[in-house]
Amino acid sequence: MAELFLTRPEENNESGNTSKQTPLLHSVFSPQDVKGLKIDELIHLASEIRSFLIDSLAQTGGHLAPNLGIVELTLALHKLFDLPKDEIVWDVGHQVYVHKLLTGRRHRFDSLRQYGGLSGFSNRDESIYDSFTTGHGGTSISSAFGKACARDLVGGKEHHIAVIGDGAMTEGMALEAINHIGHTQTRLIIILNDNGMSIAPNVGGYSRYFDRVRNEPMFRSGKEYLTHLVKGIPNYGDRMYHLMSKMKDSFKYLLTPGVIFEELGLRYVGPVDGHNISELLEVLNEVKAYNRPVLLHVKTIKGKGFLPAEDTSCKGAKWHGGGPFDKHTGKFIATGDQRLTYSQIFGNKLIEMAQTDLSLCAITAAMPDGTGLSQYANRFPDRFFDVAMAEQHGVTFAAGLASKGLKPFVAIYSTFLQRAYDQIIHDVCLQKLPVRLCLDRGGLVGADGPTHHGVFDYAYLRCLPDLLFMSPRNQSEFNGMLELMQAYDSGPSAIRYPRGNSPENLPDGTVPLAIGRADKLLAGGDITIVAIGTMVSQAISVAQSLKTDFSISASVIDARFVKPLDEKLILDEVKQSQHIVTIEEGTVTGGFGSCVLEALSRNGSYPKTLVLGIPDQFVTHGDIQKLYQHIGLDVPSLVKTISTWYLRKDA
Ligand SMILES: Cc1ncc(C[n+]2csc(CCOP(=O)(O)OP(=O)(O)O)c2C)c(N)n1
Repeated sequence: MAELFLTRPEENNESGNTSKQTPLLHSVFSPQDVKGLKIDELIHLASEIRSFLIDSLAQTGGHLAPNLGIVELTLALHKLFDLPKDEIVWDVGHQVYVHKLLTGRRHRFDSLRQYGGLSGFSNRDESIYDSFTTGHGGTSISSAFGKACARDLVGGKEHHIAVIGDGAMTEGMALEAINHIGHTQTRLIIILNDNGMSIAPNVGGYSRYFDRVRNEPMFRSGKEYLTHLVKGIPNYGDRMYHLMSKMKDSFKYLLTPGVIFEELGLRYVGPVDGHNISELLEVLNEVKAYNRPVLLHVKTIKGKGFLPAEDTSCKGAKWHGGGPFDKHTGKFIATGDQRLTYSQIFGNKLIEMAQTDLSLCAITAAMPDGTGLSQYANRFPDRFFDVAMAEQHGVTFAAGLASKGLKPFVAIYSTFLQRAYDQIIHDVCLQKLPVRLCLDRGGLVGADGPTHHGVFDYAYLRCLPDLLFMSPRNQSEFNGMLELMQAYDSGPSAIRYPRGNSPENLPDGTVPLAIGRADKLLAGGDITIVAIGTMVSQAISVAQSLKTDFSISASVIDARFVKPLDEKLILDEVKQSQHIVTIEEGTVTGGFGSCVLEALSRNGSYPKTLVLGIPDQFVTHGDIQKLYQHIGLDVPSLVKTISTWYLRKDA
């Protein structure tokens, strides 16, 4: 069955991760082992690597398509450059699996993205061959450029290379870096890995331009064609060619497909076939010799070698990164959980509201699927904006829409919204513009780890004046809050919700949803537990255990709003209990708990306090339940911490 999906039959074997099936790959332990390989061996190794990746990721899940697309380019880089002396920065860093395989990490692949296992991204803590820790898009050019400048200052000779996809190239930071490099003319190699895809098909002017360069033969071979044509003119050909070459500025437009980059001061080379190792080696050798910044444009096929992943329609987007799959059928292994995810609930609710509210619009930064907006995009294409990987622009663009009376819902993962912080402050909050910020993936995200956990948002948003900020405990509260945001036109609002599904075991609320009203879900006199978002469900279980195991009676309040906080309810509760615990799936430093402490202090209330949440550290990757245990946010750990604290003699 697998041959259905594998483009080359020899890539289809059952267990590509044994030394029998992938002997060449099993003989590679460091980049040195790649250097000695001949072209035909490299081609064979590429095939073994694809086989290995498909087998291995079918078990663990991970970023399959980006890695299948970059096999030959990674091999060519390892063959020609001297790692780790020469340094590669991989943008986003989700396409480093091949690089990991070639740098002594093959034997750990069964632990990929699992707790205690290999990181799914480039990570300086993991290997000396990972020159920069990445996870967010658009950082490679700036960091590689900084390294190259440092090299020049100390008189070093090594090469610095940034590998960036056409998706990440739309990040403002990448464009800012290119602008700066053109000015300094520092020796640096930028490799544009252009597969026409971001996670979904890439959008925007850049993308259209790359597309033209990639696909129009006249444009691509314009230089060769014109040279041939002009030089072929009898008697005058050579002289005319010389003259035209001198008329650089106007002629360049005809000769150079990468004229944008040339105009910005970079040497443009390409486009080259990113799956042809000989061609890659030849052109990389040329590029290596330049003493100035150069951009090498490489065309690749995302998902190359596994047909479902090669599908460039939106359907193919799921192969960008996903869970375990059946390599024979090309189907993902179902989790068995039929509940809707928060992202799906969000997308459905937006469709429902947009049907009657013609001013409602939705914005994503290159993640229509991830944020649950794909169906909305089909239903309301005129009121849907994919701004590409450009979070900063997305937020200020939304501010513009809001200033004209529209109701923009900006759906961006919590971690990526960090990029747009200044825009949130100046362009949204300062002007009290009713932009609706929808922070998906709030809290721990699991396998993607520290670069992707959305744990700073309570802290980074709660300090902003005039922002209405809330977080739901479950699906019905989420829907209610979205309606509330739709109706709230007097200023900016933000909602933070987690990855995954809504819990089903929560008691119904007693207080109707209204701005600044918390909801008391359990009564109890010894301790007041104030929780928010995902931690409300945890708090209910904790209160039940405290009662049965320790005879401690705790009330549980779902705060709902970080801002405005329901100070009255909290103050009333602690008057009796004199013990208050806050629980959040966010950083305790400056987060929701701090906001409760400030309210108590402001009101002259000094009960015994305990603030629980993400400790002041970056949390590793892995299964979320394991991560909860790791940081003490699982129910047994919470019960232990709270009971010990409460029963302490001085309590
Ligand atoms: C700042 C930021 N925004 C969004 C993302 C989510 N994201 C990860 S990879 C990706 C698409 C990258 O496309 P491209 O650079 O072309 O690489 P490809 O996967 O196609 O090789 C996106 C949107 C991110 N990692 N960082």
